[in-house]
Amino acid sequence: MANHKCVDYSLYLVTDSSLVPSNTTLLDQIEKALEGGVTLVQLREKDMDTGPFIDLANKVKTLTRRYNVPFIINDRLDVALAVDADGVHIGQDDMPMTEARKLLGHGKIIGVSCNNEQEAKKAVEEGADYIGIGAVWFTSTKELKKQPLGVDGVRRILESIDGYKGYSVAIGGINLNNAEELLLGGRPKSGSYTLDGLAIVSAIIGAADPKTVCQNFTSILQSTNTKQGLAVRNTVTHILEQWNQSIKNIHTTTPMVHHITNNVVINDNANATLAIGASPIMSTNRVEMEELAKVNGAMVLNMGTLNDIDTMILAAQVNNRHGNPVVLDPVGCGATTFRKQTVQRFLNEARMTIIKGNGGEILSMANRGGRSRGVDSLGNVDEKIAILAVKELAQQHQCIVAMTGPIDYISDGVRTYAIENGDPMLACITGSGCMVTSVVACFAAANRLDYLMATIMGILVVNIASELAMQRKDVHGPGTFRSALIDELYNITHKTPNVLQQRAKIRFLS
Ligand code: 3NM
Repeated sequence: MANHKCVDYSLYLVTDSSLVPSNTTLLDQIEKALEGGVTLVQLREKDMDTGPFIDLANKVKTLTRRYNVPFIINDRLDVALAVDADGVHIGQDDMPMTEARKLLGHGKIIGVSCNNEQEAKKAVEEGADYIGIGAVWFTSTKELKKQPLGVDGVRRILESIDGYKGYSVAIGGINLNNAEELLLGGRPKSGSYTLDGLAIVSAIIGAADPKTVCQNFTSILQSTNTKQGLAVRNTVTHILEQWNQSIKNIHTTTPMVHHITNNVVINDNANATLAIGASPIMSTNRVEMEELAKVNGAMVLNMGTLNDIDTMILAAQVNNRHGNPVVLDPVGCGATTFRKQTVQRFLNEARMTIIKGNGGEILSMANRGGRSRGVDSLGNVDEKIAILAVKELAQQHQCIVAMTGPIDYISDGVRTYAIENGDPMLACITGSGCMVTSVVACFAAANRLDYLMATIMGILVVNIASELAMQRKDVHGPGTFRSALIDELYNITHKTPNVLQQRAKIRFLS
């Protein structure tokens, strides 16, 4: 059974340094491709010695982390393990899939090359996260042992594994002229199975302008609804199936979550982080930002107290550089001109992985109204507007956006969910929203392959903890609720995890 990590396979770059134009470098080409919208990178070097391969892999990993894109190594498990890559891609003559899984574990991505129905079925049954179907067309990038499959061959293979929950990409000879034909023609006539992405070498890595090429591929993927196809397959069940693993990932890594947060909530943020099994640090001194970023799991940038904006930006930048998720809580960002300008600076000068705010804050950032008084959001938000706001902001900043309130809305720009858990008492204590941000950052730190899922988990955990806290006999009002909330965060994540799946009220919106 595949491990359903919600990875975006839609524009999958496979590298080959021998195809890089002479006036540039492999790293530059990869970076431009990432700027253009590549969603996954596989480092494929067939003739490189181990030392230089590891060296290069570390550099590519740093680059991909900056763009929050998963990073996979072709064939070489030793290199994947050495650099702690997000997974491996193996061919039919490489290490067997089951052995690779034993070595890498279930938290990592394993993809398998398949050329026919038998190979596809075997890979699927053995638990591949995705299969690479190829070669679709003739390619000069790799010597082919068999005739290309053509679009019909790809469709036959997809039909043979209909019902399988993993992902599939096609590879071989794909370029801007034939991508649409493949994406539309490769769809099975019956069943729900569709191609999840295009794996491409020469058309991107050998391009004079990889960024524009990738933007054009992205337009084709969007116009053929391939990205939407991915969204439909990421059902609520898929998300919830990841709960146990996502919490286990926190407990096995105990990630450090560095907060620069506001004076009012600092203690609650630290306690919430500890309660779910991560490790808080609340430093605000710029001298240690770089050193902390080296060991951080994630960073929380909470705008509540804006004393030293330059240090906040520096902290976000160094965490970007080290590939750590940065979670922005734009507290009160619509309330004053100063806050509006500051949030703009954060967005211009650093890269946010997740933005989590209340209705007033997110609507104000999305230029869709947004009323706030001080740091509190005012009024209910129309669902249509909420969806548009989170989706547009996520697309604009290429990150996850969550708007919390009586109903929470979360989007990665393609997939959007609503959560309807949480007790109204949350609004009677200060900093409950900031606590959500801390918990989201803990999940993001330990679940870097799927920040959308991590955000949903973080929000669900706090909401459901609030419901459980309000059921307790020892809770009489906001004061006792606040302590009980910390207790219940601990209980859900350490003692009674099943309660989350039982109580979760999530809707997949689009
Ligand atoms: N694997 P391009 S074809 C790496 O059939 C690779 O499994 C293939 O390169 C397979 O995008 C291929 O330049 C090369 O045609 C694809």
